[in-house]
Amino acid sequence: MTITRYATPSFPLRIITASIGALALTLATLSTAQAAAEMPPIPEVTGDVVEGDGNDYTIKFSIGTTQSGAQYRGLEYFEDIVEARSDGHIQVELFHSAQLGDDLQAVSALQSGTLEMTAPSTSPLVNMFPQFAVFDLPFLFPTPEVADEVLDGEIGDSMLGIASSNGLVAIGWAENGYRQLTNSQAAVDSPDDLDGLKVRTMQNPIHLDIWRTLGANPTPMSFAELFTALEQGVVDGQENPWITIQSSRFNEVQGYASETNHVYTPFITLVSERFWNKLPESYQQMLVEAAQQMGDYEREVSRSLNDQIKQELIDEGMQITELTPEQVTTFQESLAPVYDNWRDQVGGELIDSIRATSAQ
Ligand code: EAX
Repeated sequence: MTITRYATPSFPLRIITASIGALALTLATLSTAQAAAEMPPIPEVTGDVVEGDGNDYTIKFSIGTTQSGAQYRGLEYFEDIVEARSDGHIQVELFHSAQLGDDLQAVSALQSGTLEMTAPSTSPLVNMFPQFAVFDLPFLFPTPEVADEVLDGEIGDSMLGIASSNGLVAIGWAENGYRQLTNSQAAVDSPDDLDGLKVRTMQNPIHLDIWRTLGANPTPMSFAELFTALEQGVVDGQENPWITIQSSRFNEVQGYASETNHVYTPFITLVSERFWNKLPESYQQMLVEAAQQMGDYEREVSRSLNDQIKQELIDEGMQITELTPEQVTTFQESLAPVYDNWRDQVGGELIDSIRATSAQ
């Protein structure tokens, strides 16, 4: 199913008046009111119309998460920006819920040029970009602000550079967020409770190591297969941020959750290099700006919804265990061997410089 927003049919930005802007804002707010009452409204488009080369382009932009998540909301803003600032010469079509493939499939579609854009979690891409492994280390990012400083600073920029290869152009960051454990069996507040629990992980060796080290029985699996695997009891649990847990309805098949915050996962915004090379430089620059604005807004949405969604999950009957600082420390200490196993491969200096950012 193709989901395209028709709310802003290639409106010429130059003639937007304040009143039309206000109306658009109201409509945007109303149209999403049912999906998520408290989402911050999609901002108005700012920036001039950009002169292109006279050609028209279409961007199919596919993501793994659902239409009710923060990520899709960010994509709607991206669509507004790009269509307005290209004066309708670039049309953006949005695809959610892995309709055009899961994270890895979408990335290979970019490489072959059959899809223009996607924004996967960094974790399934570590085989291609080993440097991304730093985002898989447990408890490395103590606050979202530290994550922002790293992603929006030198380290993040250099990683965008690294990921601009293999047929891909990396143009920005957004967030999936802090991951929380859910399961169908019992409340979990210590590694002892995980003994033998079948936990789905992303396709990533450090995540496997984390759950093995904690005593669970992890299985790597694509996100697209996860709901069915949970529903059928192929796995007992999984871990994802609250917003992804709710928007994917995992709480319908998982009675328990623990607020572990064990890993912070970014989304990386990727463009097919084949498509990129067809665009005039002015459009390339505009896409980078739009990705930046999308990333800022998506993070705002994700963070503003976190507590609200946690409460909604509780109201819907999920038993959520909040960990005491001592319980968090027990998880952290249990996971020390993961750092021993991966420090050299990930890069000790990189880990230390992120820790230094956190200490400031
Ligand atoms: O696109 O696989 C996962 O658990 C992630 O949340 C997925 O990358 C979302």
